[in-house]
Amino acid sequence: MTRAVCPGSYDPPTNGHLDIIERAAALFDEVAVAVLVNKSKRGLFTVEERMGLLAETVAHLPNVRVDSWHGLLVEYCARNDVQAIVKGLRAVSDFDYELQMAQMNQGLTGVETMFMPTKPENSFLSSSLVKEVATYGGEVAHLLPPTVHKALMARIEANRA
Ligand code: COD
Repeated sequence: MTRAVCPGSYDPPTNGHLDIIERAAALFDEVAVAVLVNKSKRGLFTVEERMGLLAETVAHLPNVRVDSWHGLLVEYCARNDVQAIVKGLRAVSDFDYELQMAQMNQGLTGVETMFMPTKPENSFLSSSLVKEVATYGGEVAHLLPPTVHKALMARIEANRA
């Protein structure tokens, strides 16, 4: 049984995340999508809300499950018998940081990281940019799974009130 994890903040999940998860699901027997909890970072969505959005987003993928984790990613991998961390790469700016993390994680427990090139249409796409554009009234529906778009617009509206 081959197991991979797609870790992230997912605040909120985007089409870029979904593409990487779908491609990982085609390569591994099981894929865990893990929302990593960062206590020092207050998200727009709670960890539970992000998990709910992810669960709806990956409902069509039978070998994918949604999880959360507080602590080191390598610890999550060890506890869940995960052999590979799958990350998407958008640009050279991603590569510097992702390479450091991959090397650190490999050195800590031997767990490997696999990088998948993003699709060109998602290469500019990040959760933070989507939130910023949507907050100032820009159109982001084409960048997000429909349920995520609905939740994002509702949250922005609620925060305005
Ligand atoms: N196209 C393709 N891939 C994308 C796109 C896109 N448009 N957007 C995001 N991705 C991929 C990237 O691979 C990214 O790594 C992943 O999705 C998640 O993205 P985000 O932005 O939701 O999450 P990050 O980058 O904030 O997640 C960082 C982690 C939480 C994975 C990292 O900080 C971590 O592992 N933390 C746990 C603590 C730990 O172990 N620290 C030591 C690390 S050495």
